[in-house]
Amino acid sequence: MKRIFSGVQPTGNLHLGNYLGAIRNFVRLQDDYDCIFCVVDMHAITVWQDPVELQRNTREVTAAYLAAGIDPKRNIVFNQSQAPQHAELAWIFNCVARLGWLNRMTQFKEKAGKHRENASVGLYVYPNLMAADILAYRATHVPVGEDQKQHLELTRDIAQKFNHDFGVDYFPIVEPLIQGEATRIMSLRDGSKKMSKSDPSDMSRITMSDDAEAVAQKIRRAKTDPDALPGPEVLDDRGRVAAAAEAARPEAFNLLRIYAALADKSLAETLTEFEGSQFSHFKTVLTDLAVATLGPVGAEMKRLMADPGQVDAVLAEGAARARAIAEPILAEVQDIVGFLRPKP
Ligand code: AQP
Repeated sequence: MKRIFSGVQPTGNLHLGNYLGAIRNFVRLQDDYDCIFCVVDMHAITVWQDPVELQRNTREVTAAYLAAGIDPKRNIVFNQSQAPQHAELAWIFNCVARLGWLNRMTQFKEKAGKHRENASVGLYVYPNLMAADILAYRATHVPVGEDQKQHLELTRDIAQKFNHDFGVDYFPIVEPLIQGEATRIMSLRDGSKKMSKSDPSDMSRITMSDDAEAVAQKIRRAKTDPDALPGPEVLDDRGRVAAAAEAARPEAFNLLRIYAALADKSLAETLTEFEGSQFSHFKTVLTDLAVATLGPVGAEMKRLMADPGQVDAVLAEGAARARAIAEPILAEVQDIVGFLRPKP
C-alpha cells in the first residue's frame, strides 16, 4: 500500500486553514493509504516555544486529529520527538542537501524576515528535517498545502541525490497530494496574507476551538467590499478565478473558497449559488455552515483536552509503532552511508 506521512506543528492557534488545508484531508486519506500523522514538535522549536505551551499544543494538535476523525488504530499518530530516527536521518540529510538549495527556500526568508542573522540554525535546515520525517518511513505521498510545495521539492532532490551519490535506488521520490478547493485559506483581515497561527490578530483566523459566537463575530467582521457577489463568469477555462478579478476582490474570493471547502462544493457551484447576493446574506449562511462543521470537532477537542492521559497514551502507542518502522530503515541507511554498527 502507498504510504503517507504528514504533520502539523504544535504552535498553537490551530485554524480553519490547518483544518481545511490539512487535517480534514488526512481523515479522507486513511481509507486508501497507510498513514502516519505526526505532531511535529521538533519543527515547532525552530522558533521559540514556551515549554509548558509546547506540551499543551502538542496535545491540542493530537486532539484535533482525533476529533476530526483520524483513527489512531488504523493509522499511526505520534509526536516527532518520540522517534529519534527523525533527528538521526536529518543529520545525514544535512550532509546531502546543498547550501544553495536551502538558500532558495522562500519560507525561511519569510519567517526569518529582516533578522536573518538571529534566526535559529534549525529554522534554516527545517526542510532537511522535513525530508527525514518523510523518508524515515520511505513514504511515497505527502498531502501538503500550496505553501509546502517547495519543501517537498527539496525532499525529492535529497532523495535523488542520496540515491545517486551512493549508487542505490533506496528512497522513493515522493509525490505531493494537493486536494480540493481550499489549498490556501487567506486571512479574514487581509486577503493577500495566508491565514496563519502566528498572525498577531485573532480576528484574522477562525480557530478550531472557537465557539459559535466567536465564529459568527469573526465572519461578521471579515473584510469584504461593497459589491454584490460575482457569478461563475469570473472563472477561466480551467475553472480558476481570472487574475484581474482575484486581485480586485481577494477577500470575497477567500470567503467563497472557504464556503466551497466547508460545503464540499466546487467554486463554480458556489459562485452560481450566491451570484448577486449581498455579503450580509452570504456571511450568515457561511457562519451557519462553519459552526455546523467545526462545532462538533471543537467540542470533541475540548473533551480530549480535559483527558490528557488518553491523548498521551495515543501518542506513546503511535510512537512505538513509528519507531518499529523507522528503526530498520535507519539501520539500512547507516549501512549504505558506511557507518559501522553492531550487527544483530
Ligand atoms: N492558510 C492555510 N490554508 C491552507 N492550508 C494551510 N496550512 C497552514 N496554513 C494554511 C496547512 O496546515 C498544515 C500544517 O501547517 P503547520 O502548522 O505545520 O505549518 P504552517 O504551514 O507554518 O502553519 P501556519 O498555521 O501558517 O503557522 P505559522 O503561522 O507558524 O506559519 C500544512 O499542511 C499547511 O500547508
